[in-house]
Amino acid sequence: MKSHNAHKTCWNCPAAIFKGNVDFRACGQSMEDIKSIEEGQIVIECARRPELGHFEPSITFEQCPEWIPFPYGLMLKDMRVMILGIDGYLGWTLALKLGNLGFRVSGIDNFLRRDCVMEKGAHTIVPIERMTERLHAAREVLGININFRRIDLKDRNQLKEFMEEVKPESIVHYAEIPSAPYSMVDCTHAIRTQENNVLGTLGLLFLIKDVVPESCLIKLGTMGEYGSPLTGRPLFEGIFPSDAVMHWEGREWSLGGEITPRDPVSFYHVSKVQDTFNVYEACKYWWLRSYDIMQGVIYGVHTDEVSRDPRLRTRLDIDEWFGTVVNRFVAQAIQDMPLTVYGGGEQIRGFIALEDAMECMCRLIVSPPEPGQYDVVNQVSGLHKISVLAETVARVAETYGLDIRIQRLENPRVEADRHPFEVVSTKLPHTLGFTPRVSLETEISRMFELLIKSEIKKRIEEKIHLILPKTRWDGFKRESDILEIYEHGIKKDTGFKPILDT
Ligand code: USQ
Repeated sequence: MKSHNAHKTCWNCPAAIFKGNVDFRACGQSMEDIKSIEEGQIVIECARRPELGHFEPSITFEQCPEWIPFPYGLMLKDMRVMILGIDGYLGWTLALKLGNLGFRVSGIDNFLRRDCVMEKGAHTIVPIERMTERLHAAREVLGININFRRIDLKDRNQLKEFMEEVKPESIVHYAEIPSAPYSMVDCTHAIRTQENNVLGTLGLLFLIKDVVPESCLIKLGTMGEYGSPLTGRPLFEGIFPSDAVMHWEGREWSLGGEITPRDPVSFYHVSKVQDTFNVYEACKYWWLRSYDIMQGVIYGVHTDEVSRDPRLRTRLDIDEWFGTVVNRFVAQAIQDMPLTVYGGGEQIRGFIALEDAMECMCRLIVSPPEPGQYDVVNQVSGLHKISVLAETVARVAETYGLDIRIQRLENPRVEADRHPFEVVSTKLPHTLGFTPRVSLETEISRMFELLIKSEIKKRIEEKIHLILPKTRWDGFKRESDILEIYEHGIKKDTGFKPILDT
């Protein structure tokens, strides 16, 4: 069977140098116009094969000796990937996976995540090593050399120097403060989140334009940018499909190609929406290329690489600010604490296991869009109601001899309690060849296996007082009231059914 990216051409390849050979004043025109107007005239050079001289950009990945088979399609030999935020939950996991697959991995981090978590008095319940030790272990256990620099994303001079040295062919941007509740603590936290995320990303876009315009930016956005429209309007992949139409007062217009409405659910999610527009504009003005990933909530602890050695593990947070729902539920179950379902528990969100999310990233990295193209991918493998997630964690907990209760708390957030939820997710399964491998139950079991270890159990116990939410979207500081506590298995499912359209 052909690889998902076999048909892609020099137009998609970061080694193709267009600049200088293409009249970029034509940027206001659509890609199709440029191709047809310039047909036969656009010639490129290949950064990896200078002996080819100038040629038309029509060689497919399949035909090019620089693109070689790997488990997720074809990869550019020794492809240089720079991970921004390489010390985080996802950054570290991805670095090890890419390194193991033969990519040349570099990365920056300023340890802001460690600082923010410490500031709240919390800690990662899975202990992680300092970066020096992590790098050493990666070399010793996996034979990977990661080129790491301690750099703040907003320090453009230092980052520019590092980019000039590495010349990344793909840039994965995870260097943002990733928490909705943290951004809602108070004014300082909201500003800190937006300043870091929005301005960091904006500065990065200018650097990419100046240093590596051929490189693809893979930017972590979030499904929460869309919100959960009560009309049930499907959540398209960032941009309306070509046959979408708007009717109003007896007239109609095509919406095809326009950015879909965003309805973020916290100041953190707003920062991601602002990023979306900045990235979109940069692609338009400067002919950059980007995937904006509308990421569902990631859960879990396992990939083959992080599980190889305790020194290689990735962080796992469970406090009210940095812990996400499934990870929190498993930790709560282990401490015999009733699982904290907010509100009615009928909220529906998109989810994906850590291992599956990392595979998606590999597939995206080797399948760059064309210059000027801003592309959006909905990265989820399942849609679940929060109450159903709690039931699932409780069911798996039973196999570990744990008898779990569930508590419904007054919802500290402002979010729809009951809503339809239809997510369109066609690019990963159809265009990028991704099939989810990890079921919810499998990953939850893997989490129990790890979190039940006495050393980790003790670390959960130490921070158990940081589980109940005190950060409220209405600005008042108080713990949520408990609305109800029930034995799992007795709740009836009454709300809307989620639809994942693949
Ligand atoms: N929730 C509970 N109980 C809890 C924690 C959360 O019922 O103890 C509920 C929340 O009310 C919410 C849902 O679970 O409805 C998800 O909350 P979350 O904290 O797991 O995730 P969220 O704040 O939405 O944000 C997280 C990550 C963020 C990522 C996002 C994807 O922090 O980085 O972008 O998931 S998404 O939610 O699709 O926007």
